[in-house]
Amino acid sequence: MEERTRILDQYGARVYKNRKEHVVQVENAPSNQSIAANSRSVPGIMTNRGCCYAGCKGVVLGPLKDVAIITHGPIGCGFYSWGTRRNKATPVDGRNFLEYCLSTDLQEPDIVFGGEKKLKQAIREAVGIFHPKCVMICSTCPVGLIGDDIQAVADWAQQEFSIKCLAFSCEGYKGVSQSAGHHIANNGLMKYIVGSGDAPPAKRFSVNILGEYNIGGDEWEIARILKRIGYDIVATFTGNGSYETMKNAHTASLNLVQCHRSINYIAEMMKDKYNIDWIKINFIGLGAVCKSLRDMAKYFGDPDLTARTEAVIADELSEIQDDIDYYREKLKGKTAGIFVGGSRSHHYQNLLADFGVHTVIAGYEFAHRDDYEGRGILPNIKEDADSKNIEQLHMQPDEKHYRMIVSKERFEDLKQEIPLADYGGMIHEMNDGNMVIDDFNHFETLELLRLFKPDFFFSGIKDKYILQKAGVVSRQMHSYDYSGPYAGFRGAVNFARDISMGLNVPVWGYVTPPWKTEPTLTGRLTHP
Ligand code: CFN
Ligand code: HCA
Repeated sequence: MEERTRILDQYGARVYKNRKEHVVQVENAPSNQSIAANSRSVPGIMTNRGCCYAGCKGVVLGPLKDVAIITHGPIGCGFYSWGTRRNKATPVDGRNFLEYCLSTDLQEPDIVFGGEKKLKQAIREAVGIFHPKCVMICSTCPVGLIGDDIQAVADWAQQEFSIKCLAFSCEGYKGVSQSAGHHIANNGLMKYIVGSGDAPPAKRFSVNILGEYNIGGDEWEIARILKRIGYDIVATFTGNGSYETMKNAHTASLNLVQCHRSINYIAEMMKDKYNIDWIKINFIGLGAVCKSLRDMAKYFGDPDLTARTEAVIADELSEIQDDIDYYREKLKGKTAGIFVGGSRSHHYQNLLADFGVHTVIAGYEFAHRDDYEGRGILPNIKEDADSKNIEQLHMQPDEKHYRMIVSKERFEDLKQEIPLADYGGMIHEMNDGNMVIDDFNHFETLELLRLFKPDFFFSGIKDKYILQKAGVVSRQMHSYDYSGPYAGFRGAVNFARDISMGLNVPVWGYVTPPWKTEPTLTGRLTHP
C-alpha cells in the first residue's frame, strides 16, 4: 500500500516501529484490519490529543448547566476549558452556570504549602454566590503531585453546606489522552448522581441520550425530532444536561448512545444496575438519522410509534429536500479527510456521504480499538458477491480473526438480526486504499494533504491553521467554528451550506499571501 509506506518510510527506526501499528491503509473492504490505539503518543511528536482533565471536566462534566464546577489548579486549565467547545445550554430559571469559569487559581505558595484551604474557600464563595445544589471539584496536574485530598474537602463541603459535592481526581497526566477522563467522570456520575432521584417511572417511550453534548445546538435539534415522534427524554448526558434530570435517568426505558467513546461506561453500568438496554444510534447524517429513528421504533415495537416515526421522517425529509438536492449538486464527487477525537470522524462520514462526498482519509485522536474495529459480531461478517448464500468461517491471514463470508442478500438479512448495540467500526466502513490513522500528528497531516489532495480536511484547533495555510477548506469539527447545529435533519442542511460556502467562496483567489512575494526571514551568513 503505497501511501502508507511513503509516510512511514520518512520516520527514523524508533518512531517507525511505533507509528506503523497506528497507520492502516484499507485492503479488501469491508475490512476487519486491526489497528493499535489508546496507547502513549511518541514523546515530542505534535499530537492533537488533550489530557485527562480535558476529558473529565471539559468534555463529560462541563456541559452540566446547574452544577458549579470548580477547577482546582492554576488558572490556565479552567480558562482553556471554558467556552471553546461551544456546548450550549438553555438556562433553567434564568440561570446557566456555563457562563462562568470557576477556579482556585493556584499560585506557587499553594503548591508549596497545599491548596486545600483555598479550595474550601472557593466552594464557600461558589455556594454563597450561586446557591448550587451540586458542586464538582476537578483536579489538574499539580494537585495530584502535591497530594491535596480533594475527596476529604468534598465530604467537608457536603456537611458544611448540605449540598452534593463530588471530587474528581482527573489530573491531566493520568492515562494517555482525554479518554481516561471520560471514564473517571462516568464513574462519578454513576456512583453519586444517577439513581439518586425519586421521580416515578418515566412515560412509556422514555429515553436518555448518552454521549450528546449539544455542541452548536445539536441536542436541541435531536430533541426536537424525538419529541415530535412522541419520545420522552428523561436526561441527556450531558449536553444541555443537568444534575436535576440526571438524578432520575434510571427511570428511562432505553439508553441511546451517540458518542460511544466517551460514555459507553455509563451505558454498560446502567444495563448492569438497572437493566436498561442501550442501542447505538447516530444523529449525524440523514441516512443515519432515519436508521436510528427506525431502530428505536423497532426496539419499542409499537405500531403507532412506528407509524409516527415514518410520518415524521417523511415530513422532515420533504421539508429539506430542495436544499439537499441543491447542495448535493455542488458537493458530489468531492473528497474529504476527517480527524477528530473519538467518534465524530466516523459519524460525519455518513453526513458527507449524503452529499456525495467520499472520505478518503480518517482517524481519531484517542479512540480505542472498538471504535475502529467495531463491536459485537457485525465487523466479522463480510459480504461477498460470489458467495452463494453459503456461510463459512474463514481465518484471516493475520490469524487474529474469524470472519463469516455471506452473500450480499444474506448480509442484509443478518444486519437486521444483529443486536442493536453492535456496530461496525470506522475501518469496516471505509473503502480500499483509504487511510485510517490513529493519534495522527502534524507531520502526517501535511503528508496526507500532499498524497491525497482532499477537497476538505476537517479537524481541530491545533491543526486547523496548517490546513488553512495549505489552502485546503477546513472546518473545525469539534466546535463547528461558529456554526451549527449539524445534527438531525436541519443540521444536515447547515453543514452542507457551510462546507459548500468554504469550497465556493472566491476570496482566496483575491489574496496573495505575503510569503509568496516577500521573504519571511532575512539574515546574513557570516563565516567565523
Ligand atoms: S463533543 Fe465528543 S463526540 S465526547 Fe469526545 S469522542 Fe472530544 S470534545 Mo472535541 S469534538 Fe471530539 Fe468526540 Fe465523543 Fe468533542 S470527536 S475531541 S472527547 N469529542
Ligand atoms: C478537548 C476539547 C476539544 C478540543 C478541540 C481541539 C473540543 O478535547 O479538550 O483540540 O481542536 O472539542 O473542544 O476536543
